[in-house]
Amino acid sequence: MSRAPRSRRVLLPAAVSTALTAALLTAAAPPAASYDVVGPAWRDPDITWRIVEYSQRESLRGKQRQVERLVGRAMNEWSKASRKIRFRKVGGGHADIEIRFVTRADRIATPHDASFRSPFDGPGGVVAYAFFPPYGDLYFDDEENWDLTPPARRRTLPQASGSRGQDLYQSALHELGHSIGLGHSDDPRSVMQADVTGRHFLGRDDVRAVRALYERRPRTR
Ligand SMILES: [Ca+2]
Ligand SMILES: [Ca+2]
Ligand SMILES: [Ca+2]
Ligand SMILES: [Zn+2]
Repeated sequence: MSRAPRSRRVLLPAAVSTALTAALLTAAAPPAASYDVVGPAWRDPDITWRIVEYSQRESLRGKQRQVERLVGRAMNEWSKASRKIRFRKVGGGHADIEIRFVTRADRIATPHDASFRSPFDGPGGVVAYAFFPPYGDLYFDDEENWDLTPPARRRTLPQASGSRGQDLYQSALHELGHSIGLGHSDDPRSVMQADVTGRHFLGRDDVRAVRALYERRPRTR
């Protein structure tokens, strides 16, 4: 799950003394691993996906291919981090990662947890949600104004602009991290931060996380 900027973490109050700030900053220095692997990993590295329920929004009408391309490119980023992960789009039937655009009013089908309620909340706040393996399904809040800007070419943060909507590519990149078993990271360069960041490239912490989950253990089958 990722949240829109309006729910960013609270900053240090200005009154905090410099000494205390320094101590806090030291304590907050990223440790060797900031990532959180929740797992489990997909046992079958051939991970299939498809968009099961497409957006109802007028602004996304006729753009399903474009949305699929963006999601596919986000998947490629994770595949580049580990060759043990491959994503394959299927045209119908079962898919490991089923993608749906839903609103707070829609039911989210969770056969594994009957008590689960929709995490969505209208525009802003929670913008997308994904389940860990072996479910992996990914939901986009269809009340967001999704922006289909393609991934940035350079490793700089895309320009923040109040007029732009929610960055679908960035959101997909983050949620797919959950879909393959990663939790949130405190590393400031990670795409797995809980808050929406605008980062279009995996950080070193993200690559370490995915390798820890998929490459550092004996294959059981
Ligand atoms: Ca599979
Ligand atoms: Ca929302
Ligand atoms: Ca699934
Ligand atoms: Zn998240």
